[in-house]
Amino acid sequence: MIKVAILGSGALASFFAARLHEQAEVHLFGHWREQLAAIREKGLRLIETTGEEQFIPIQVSQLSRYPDYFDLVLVLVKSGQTQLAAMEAHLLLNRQNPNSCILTLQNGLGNKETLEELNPGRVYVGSTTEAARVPEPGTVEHTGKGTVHLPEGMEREVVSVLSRAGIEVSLHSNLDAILWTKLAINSAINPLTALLGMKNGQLLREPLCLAWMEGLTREVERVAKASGIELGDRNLFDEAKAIATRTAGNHSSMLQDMESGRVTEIEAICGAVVRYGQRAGVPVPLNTHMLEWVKQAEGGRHFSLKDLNLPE
Ligand code: KPL
Repeated sequence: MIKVAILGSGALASFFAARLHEQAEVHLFGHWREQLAAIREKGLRLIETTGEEQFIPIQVSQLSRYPDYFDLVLVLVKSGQTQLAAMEAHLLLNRQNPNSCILTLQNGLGNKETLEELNPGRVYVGSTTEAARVPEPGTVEHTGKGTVHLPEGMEREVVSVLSRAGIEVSLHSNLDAILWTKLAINSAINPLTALLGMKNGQLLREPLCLAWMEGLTREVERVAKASGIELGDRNLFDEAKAIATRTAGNHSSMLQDMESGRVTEIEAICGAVVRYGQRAGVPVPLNTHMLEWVKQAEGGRHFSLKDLNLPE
C-alpha cells in the first residue's frame, strides 16, 4: 500500500485524508490543535455532498516518528506555511524510493518553487476544484465535487491511488494554463468575498463586484500572456463567473480564513499577480488594490461595497 503523508489540517487536507484512507496508508500532519485533537479522539466526521455522514479513523502523526517513510507527500497547507511544509516534506519523504514525490495542490503561485528549494526534482504541482469546509473541529463537509488537475508526467501510482479513491483526475500537457486560470478565478472571487463577507454567488448579483471580477481577471490574462503562458481561447472572466455560479452557496477559502482570524492567502494570489506583473512590465492596479485592502482587513479594517469604487 502506498504511504501518503498529508501536510495540513484544514478543510482540503482533511477531505483528501478521508477519501484516500482506504486506498493508502494515510497520516495527517498539521498544526491546527483543535482539529487534530478532535480527529484523534473520535475520528474525522465526513459529511458528503448528499448529506450522508460517516466517521473515518485517520492517523494523526508526529513528524519525528516517520523520517524517510512516505512515497507521497501531499501539501495542502495555506500558502503562507509552505516554507515550513518544505522542511517537513524533506524529513518525511522516503528517498530510497526513486519514485517518491511531493505534490502541492495549494492555491496561488510560487509554492512549487518554495518546496523545490529543499526537495529538488521531487515536486509536482497540480490544482484542484474540490471544495470543502470545516464547520467545527473534527468535521469536514464536502461542499462541491471537483477535479484534480495534474501534469502529464505525474507518477502513475499517484494518479492511480487518487482515481481509486473516487477522485476525478485530469492530466494536462499544459498545466500552466490550468494554474493561471485558477489564479484568475481566485483573484476574482476570494478577495471580494473576504472583504464583503459574501458567498461566492452573491458577487454575481452586484454590478460593482462583476466589474471588479472582470478587471481582475483581465489583468491576470494580460500578465499570463506577457509571461509566455499559453491560455488559448480561454476567457478567464467567464471561467470565474462559471465557478462562482457552481459554488454559489460556498464561503471562499479566503472568507473562511477571514472569519476564523487566520492570515489569508492574498500574497500567493493577488500578490503573485503583482510580482509577475512587475516582472513582465504589465500594470495591475486592481490586483494591487485587493492585495492592500485584504491586508488592511486582516488588520481589522471593515469594508463595504461603497469602499470599493473602481480606480479610474
Ligand atoms: O478555490 C476557491 C477558493 O475558495 O479558494 C474557489 C472555490 C475556486 C473560489 O475562488
